[in-house]
Amino acid sequence: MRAVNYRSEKLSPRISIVIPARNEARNLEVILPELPLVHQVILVDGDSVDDTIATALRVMPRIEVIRQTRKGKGNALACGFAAVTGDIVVMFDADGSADPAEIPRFVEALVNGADVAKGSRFCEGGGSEDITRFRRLGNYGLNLTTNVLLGTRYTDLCYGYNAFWSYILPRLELPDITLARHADGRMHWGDGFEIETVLNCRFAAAGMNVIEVPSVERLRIHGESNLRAVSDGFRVLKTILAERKRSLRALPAAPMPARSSAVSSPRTQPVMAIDYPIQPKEESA
Ligand SMILES: Nc1nc2c(ncn2[C@@H]2O[C@H](COP(=O)(O)OP(=O)(O)O)[C@@H](O)[C@H]2O)c(=O)[nH]1
Ligand SMILES: [Mg+2]
Repeated sequence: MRAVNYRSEKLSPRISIVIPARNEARNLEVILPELPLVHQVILVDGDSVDDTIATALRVMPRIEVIRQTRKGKGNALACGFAAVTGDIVVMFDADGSADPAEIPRFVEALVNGADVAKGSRFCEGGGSEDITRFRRLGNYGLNLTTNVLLGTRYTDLCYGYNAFWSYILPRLELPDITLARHADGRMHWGDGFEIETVLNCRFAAAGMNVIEVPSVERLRIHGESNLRAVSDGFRVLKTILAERKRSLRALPAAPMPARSSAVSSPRTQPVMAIDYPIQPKEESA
């Protein structure tokens, strides 16, 4: 394990890395030893049928393993966030696509004043070895829609490599992890791959200072993506529309400080908490 100890920094935030994993044993063997030494590493297992949990514990005995309460990557992240004890949360996929060497870049952006350090494959210095042309096009359209409707200047809406200060978590109002699964197998809204969109829309609506950090997405090492481009793309589109409605319905609250380089446009009249408004009729499983 590489000994990058952030405690030796002048500002020494405690870092919690949250890793959602569904059948990622073979990838965890590669990525866990690459992680820097940080305050906390949380693995959120999604009913894996391989030996994801045993492998994680073998490779990194101090890892905290939790099981998610429902299904979907969004629910896994929400469960992981609930277990965070650090100052900074790093969202880190288990498939080998996130480069641990980039973590200091995210931390630096936060320490320098951002509330959120949002990874981007499509800003200068970013890239992807993993994305297909179809997914790139879809991502572009969804990103543009968000920028138009929410007044953001994001370059990458759906990327899973991001970091933020844990103090913002209550303001995100993610779906309650204690709610029971729907009896008919539908996912709760926010539990699926729309989670990155939910987060990015809420960062902006709450007037948070979001800085994009260039990131190069590497190839998934083993296995296949769990994402279904078309149905998950529609889920993201519905999310953007619902989040816009949510931000318009919200009442003013204290603004968070803006910075000129921020890619969200902090509202002069930011947002007060409201109930999660969306109850879609049909959802992809
Ligand atoms: N716990 C959990 N993790 C998941 C779930 N779906 C996806 N993941 C994890 O989320 C990360 C990103 O998922 P991936 O399938 O690679 O999607 P892609 O990166 O969008 O192609 C990987 O670490 C997956 O193992 C899930 O339902 N539960
Ligand atoms: Mg992936």
